[in-house]
Amino acid sequence: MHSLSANGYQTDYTKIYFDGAPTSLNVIVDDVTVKHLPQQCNNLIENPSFEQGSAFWLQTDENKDRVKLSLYPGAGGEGDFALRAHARDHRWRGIMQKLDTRCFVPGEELTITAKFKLLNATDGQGLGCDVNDQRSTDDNCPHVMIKGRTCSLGNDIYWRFWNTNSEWDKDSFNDFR
Ligand SMILES: [Ca+2]
Repeated sequence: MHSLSANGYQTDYTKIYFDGAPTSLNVIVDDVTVKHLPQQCNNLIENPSFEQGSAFWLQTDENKDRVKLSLYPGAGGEGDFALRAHARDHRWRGIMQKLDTRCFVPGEELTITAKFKLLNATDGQGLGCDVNDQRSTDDNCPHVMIKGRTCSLGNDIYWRFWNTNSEWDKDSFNDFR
């Protein structure tokens, strides 16, 4: 997903390129589409329940060897899907989506909801976490991060929201709250 900046839509013309491969290769391109995504400010997240597979979702690291994503049975039961982050080489590796910054209004509040489940990376069994631990340890529950690059005041922001669940069911999805 790409959003035009203020000077991006007042150009004389615009091109799209398909390049970048080494000269030892021929490049064949077919079935190109460019979709216009309308602003969806009632629901900032696209494909929130993974009906479209992993569309719009990315690894939190550009190196795809550091975390892999795959579909997993979802919280809604039969036919529903969730997204699993696995083969993670660091605790920060996870799942992310770029938000449509055209929807941000100064002073407005956002409510973040999500459901989490933890699995042992080795045997796939459900695992719990310490709901009272709001530091990065071997026991903390998963949390949510908002990251803003080159904000108007010049600084990047990193806001970490810890889960304040009062208990964690290791065999179910748990609401982020
Ligand atoms: Ca789902």
